[in-house]
Parts: sequence; structure tokens; C-alpha cells
Amino acid sequence: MNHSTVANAEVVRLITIPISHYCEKVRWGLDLLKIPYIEERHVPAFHSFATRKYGGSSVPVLVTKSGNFTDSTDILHYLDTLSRESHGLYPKEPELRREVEELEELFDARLGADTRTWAYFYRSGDRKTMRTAWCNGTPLFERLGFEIAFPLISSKVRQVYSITADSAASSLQGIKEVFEIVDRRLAGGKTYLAGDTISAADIIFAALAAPVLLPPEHPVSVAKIEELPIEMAAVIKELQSTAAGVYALRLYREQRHVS
Ligand SMILES: N[C@@H](CCC(=O)N[C@@H](CS)C(=O)NCC(=O)O)C(=O)O
Repeated sequence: MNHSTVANAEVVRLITIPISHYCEKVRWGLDLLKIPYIEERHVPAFHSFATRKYGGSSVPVLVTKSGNFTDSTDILHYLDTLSRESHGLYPKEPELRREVEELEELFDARLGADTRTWAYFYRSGDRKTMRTAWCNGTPLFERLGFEIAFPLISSKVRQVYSITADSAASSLQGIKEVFEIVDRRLAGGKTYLAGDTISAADIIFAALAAPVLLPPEHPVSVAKIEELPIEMAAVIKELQSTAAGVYALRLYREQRHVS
């Protein structure tokens, strides 16, 4: 890991739930900017003991000497100020920066919620899948808690995110709409969503779309497409073959260097 690219070489702490795509968005930002960090993973429900200390309820939470950040977008903006890379996550040029921030807002508010709803509809009741998704790299005590409390955690998650057949169907509609917006932005062979280099817009799209694209390079890989329910696998294959899907999978393949 190259500490010289970081303003003060502080090792920050990132509190996560392993499969959370909002956490993956921040992990990717840290890896891209080569900022040294320690990830502290928790099983859902147990995560709140860790986040509460820092004033957060959800993950990710970033703990730094300069303060604690409890929202993934605030975290990316903060990380950008630490970076000494030639380009950060947000372009300096005001018009381009505005474009990145508009896309960020769209992906955070719509895509992230929709991909989570749709994927949880199919998978949140499956103990084996959720064992990897929620327990990978977490403390032993929490993994034991998962084995005992899985039905409760799973049903709480479905309740909190209102996971039903109807919400999954309307989320899929929402996902397709955002993919079409991205398809249009990439028209003409553009490599990135805004400007000539990778920006926050690109990593946010790819990270928040990961639950419906299953990139093999994802640090928490939960399932192979052959293992999924047929209906779910068919939708994933369809989304993988769109211009937006091909682009996000390429970003994972070429730009997701896990530290
Ligand atoms: N706006 C927040 C949303 C993060 C979020 O929804 N995190 C979910 C996991 S994907 C979470 O922590 N859920 C558990 C909870 O809210 O208690 C952000 O971008 O950081």
C-alpha cells in the first residue's frame, strides 16, 4: 500500500456490513485513492453497537482523527480532500463536478435502494447466501449470533426495507430506468460517465449496481449465477448485457484493485 499518496498517512477505520453496496462504494474510493484503512465488518443488527459510538445508525461509518462520517457520500467527499493522486474522485472543473454530483444523487437515492430491494427479495431468506453476505470477515461472536438469529434478522430486514413481490417489481423498473440513463450517457463510446477519467460517478454506479450484475471481482462474492433462482438469473443476464452493465463489469475488471 502506498502511504505517500495520502496527506497524513493516517490509517482510517471503516465500519461495514460485508455485502452492503454503500460500503463497497466507500471501500472502492479508499482503494482507488490508495488511502490506508482498516475495515471492521459486522453482521446486521450487531453493526449498530459499533456505529452508535460514532453517532451513526447505518453503515458505512468512517472513523478518522479529524472526525467521524456516517454517510457514504460525505465519506467520499471527505476522502477526496485527503487524496494526493493527480485526480481525485470529484473533478476540479465546476461543470464536470456538477455532473458527477447530479449522477451521485441519482444513484444514491434511486439505484442503491432499488438494487437492494430487488436482490433481498430473492436472497434474504436464503441462509447459505446470507451467511457469506453478512458474516464474511465478522467477529466469531456475531457469526454465532447469525446462526441463532438468522430468521429474525432476515425478517427484520424484509420489514425495514418493505421487501415484497410488488416492491421488487417496481424496484426492477427503477433499476432499468437508471440503466437506460447510463446507457444514454455512454452512447458514442464514452469510457467514463463524466470527463476522461474515472470519478465518483463511475464507482458509485458500479458499486450500487453490483447486486444486480454480480461482478466476479467484488470483494464479497456471494453466489454464482448458476446457483440463483432462474427468474433472478435471467434478469441479471439481461442487465449484464446492457451498455451500462457491460461498462460497470469492465470497471470492476479493470479498475477495482482491492488493497
Ligand atoms: N445514506 C446512507 C445509506 C446507507 C445504508 O442504507 N446502509 C444500510 C446497508 S446497505 C444499513 O446500514 N442498514 C442497516 C441500518 O440502517 O441499520 C449512506 O449512503 O451511507
